[in-house]
Amino acid sequence: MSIAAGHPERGLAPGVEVTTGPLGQGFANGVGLAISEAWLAARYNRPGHKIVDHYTYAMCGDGDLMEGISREAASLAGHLRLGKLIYLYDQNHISLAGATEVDFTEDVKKTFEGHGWHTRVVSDGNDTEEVASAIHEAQAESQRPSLILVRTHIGYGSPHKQDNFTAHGDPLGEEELLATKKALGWPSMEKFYLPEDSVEYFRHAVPHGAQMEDEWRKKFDAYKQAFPNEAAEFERVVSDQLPENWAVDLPKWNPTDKPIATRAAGGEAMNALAKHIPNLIGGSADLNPSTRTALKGLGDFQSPEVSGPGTLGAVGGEWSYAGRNIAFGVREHAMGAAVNGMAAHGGVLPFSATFFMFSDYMKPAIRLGALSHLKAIYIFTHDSIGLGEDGPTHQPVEHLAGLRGIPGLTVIRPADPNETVEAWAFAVQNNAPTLLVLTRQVVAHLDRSQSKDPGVARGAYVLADVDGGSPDVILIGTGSEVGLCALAREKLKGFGVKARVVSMPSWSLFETQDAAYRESVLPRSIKKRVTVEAASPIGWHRWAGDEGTVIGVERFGASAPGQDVLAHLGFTPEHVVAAALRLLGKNNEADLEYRSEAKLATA
Ligand SMILES: Cc1ncc(C[n+]2csc(CCOP(=O)(O)OP(=O)(O)O)c2C)c(N)n1
Repeated sequence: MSIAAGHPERGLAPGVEVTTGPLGQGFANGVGLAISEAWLAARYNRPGHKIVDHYTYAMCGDGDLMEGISREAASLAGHLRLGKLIYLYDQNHISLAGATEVDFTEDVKKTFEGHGWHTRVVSDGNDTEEVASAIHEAQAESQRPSLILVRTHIGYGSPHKQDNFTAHGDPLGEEELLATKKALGWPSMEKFYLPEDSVEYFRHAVPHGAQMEDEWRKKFDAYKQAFPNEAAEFERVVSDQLPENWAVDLPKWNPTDKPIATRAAGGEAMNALAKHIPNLIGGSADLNPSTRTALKGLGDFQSPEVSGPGTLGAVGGEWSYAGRNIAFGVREHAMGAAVNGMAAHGGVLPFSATFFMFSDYMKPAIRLGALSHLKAIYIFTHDSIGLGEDGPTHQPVEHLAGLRGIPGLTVIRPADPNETVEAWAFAVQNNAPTLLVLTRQVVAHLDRSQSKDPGVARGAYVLADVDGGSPDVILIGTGSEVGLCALAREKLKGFGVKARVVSMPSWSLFETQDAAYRESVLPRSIKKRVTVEAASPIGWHRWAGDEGTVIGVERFGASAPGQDVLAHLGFTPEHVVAAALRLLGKNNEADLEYRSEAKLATA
């Protein structure tokens, strides 16, 4: 196993700032890095004290620019006028399987100009002075991101492989390597030989870097003297610490409170957190009214040169790079990767938001966020068939199963508003990505007065138990289906059946609990279990066990009011009760219960 893998990973070897691999992700990560820089600079710099001030450089190839994600990201960066973003495009006209004449003949310069970028062509990538001059020109451009189109030759110097796609992935081979070295007039035929003047040139970076760091520290000391409060906050955010009072305003609801959707609870939770966590910033893909993820009054992250406060759709507050709401636009792919870039930069705690179905458009970024251990929060609302009228195109089915399979990603589907607050509290403390799955429809506030367990942070807990002895059956639910399990438990009492209800907002968190806790929630001896989740049953058999029943969704949804769709696909207390009764051999009662359900569904 090698830490210097073909596609290097963040955190394994020094100097790797983001993990890419799927082409185009890195391009969009760069936009996130530049967003973080712009935001931190706007929040913390003071006249005469520029403590945040860096360019973001990236290199990209034809493959990156063919991918749609890079165009979303380029369009976003152009709109945001991220002038300190500088990309060098390795334009060698060759990709993995051929020349770009077969599949990529657009005028990249013009398309990027259309995206609002400054461009410059360097006709010979070996002309280092020309490249340097292009970079200086890009640095001087403060209003537009820059794309420097650098003409290069893949396999440069190789007599038989230069400008050929075989140079992309195949090793040159001993013979061709020697021929290349000869053709280039290389000073030695020794393997891994580096010319001394090149080594010397690159080593300059070491003292130069040390000197720059030294200068920055002096700058920061002066800043700290002049602005102690800002400096303290800056030190806290870059070291990824929460302020002591971060949780004081988190809302809490009582079982008798008016039911609300978990998306609404999420909006309240994040606004309460944002009051005290100054670097919680992010936005949605043109869905603020639906995802409820606006940070009210906390400003719009925008260039002051573009439009202004009062623009339709502005969240409100200041309109500048210090704004904490980012309008990602309908660009889910780029949003996911930009949020990862923001997290990789550090200093900010970023979030994204869209409908759960569109996690499909963000999946590669979410996977890379998990692979890179990035502290990002991906919020998804409209989490099941329960969203109703939009119908099957918008109703997630298999998404939970797929996302739960991503190692290192914590997926939380809270059951009610209080669980949603706990999920948010977990997310801001988690040093890895967290994915929140929230309802569009209102859900009741669960009565947790009987529960002695700590809730969401442990992944699953006993919400309501039997009055004495051990349960006949365990009903396990997530999200909006936990309320259903609670209703079923009450009805089962009428059949003399003792049921425990387990709320299981996060499989992965539950899996990391100690064996004794897991046993206390799901005792191995209780094999009659019904799991209820309005999503694909994939994976649930693990929790249901050999003698359990899994109630899930094995088809695309349907368009109707949410409660009707849920009832139509079997998400009624009667259906859960019937499933439990069958497990206990009470088939006649189950049949009766089914009939009452049929009546209900057709009523
Ligand atoms: C999303 C994605 N699709 C496919 C690949 C496989 N792949 C790796 S490199 C490459 C071509 C890249 O071409 P280019 O950027 O021009 O690189 P060059 O050939 O110049 O090195 C492909 C298709 C990938 N890494 N990511």
